[in-house]
Order: sequence, then structure tokens, then C-alpha cells
Amino acid sequence: MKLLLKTFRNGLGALIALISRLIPVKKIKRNSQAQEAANTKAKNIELYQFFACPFCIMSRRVIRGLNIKIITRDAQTQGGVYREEMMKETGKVQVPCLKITDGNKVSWMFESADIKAYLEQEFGQ
Ligand SMILES: N[C@@H](CCC(=O)N[C@@H](CS)C(=O)NCC(=O)O)C(=O)O
Repeated sequence: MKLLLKTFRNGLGALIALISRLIPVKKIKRNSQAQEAANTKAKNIELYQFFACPFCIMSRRVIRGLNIKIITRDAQTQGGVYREEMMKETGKVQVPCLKITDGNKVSWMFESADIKAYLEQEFGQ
């Protein structure tokens, strides 16, 4: 029963993720210099996520709207390198989560609302 529910939830999430990809997002426009600066800054950020998690789908839409490329890391696969890393570094697996690298300093940000606010502050206009 539990497995059935999990399968249903994942299937529904995957469907929502695919539909979300089909629905266009209004993207911020920048001049080429500003876009280059945003791209460079975005290289320091990684999104730890599950493909079909609704909160992750929302975060990915925010990222698309901000017109930046952020590397996504699969934290779902049991025993996977990114799931293990997240567990080791933060003590839990909760997605979405941003890993922000600033020189030698690494910080982890949970909560989709906080992630949205942070990204909009860093990359919004
Ligand atoms: N309040 C959180 C909720 C995030 C959440 O519930 N994430 C679920 C996936 S949808 C999770 O990380 N579950 C951990 C797991 O399944 O191991 C947010 O808005 O980011």
C-alpha cells in the first residue's frame, strides 16, 4: 500500500514536472554584459532536488524566470553521491536545497520560499 502511494505520488509529480516544462515562464531580459555576470555568479550555486518534488518544480520555474543556469543535483537516488553529501553536510535530506559556494565557504539553504527570495534578491531586477 505504502509503495503504491509512493509510486502514485512520484508519477503525479513527474507529470506535473513535465507539464511545468511545457508552460512558458516569462524570463528576465538582460544585456549581454549583465547576463554574463549573472551566469558567472550562478556557477557558484547548485540546486539539490528531486525531479518530481512540487517544491523543486517551483524552484526550477523561479530559476528559469530569472534566466540563469543553475546546476541541478539529484538528491533522490538512494546511495547517490549528492544525497550522501547532503546528508553528511547538513544532517538531513530535504529538497529543494541550494548549495552556495563562496570561495572556501559553503552554505546550504533549505525551504523553497527562502530559496525563491534569495534567488530573486541575487538575480532579480
Ligand atoms: N517546506 C519545504 C518542504 C519541502 C519538502 O517537503 N520536500 C520533500 C520532497 S517533496 C522532501 O525533501 N522529502 C524528503 C524525502 O523524501 O526524503 C519547502 O518548501 O521547501
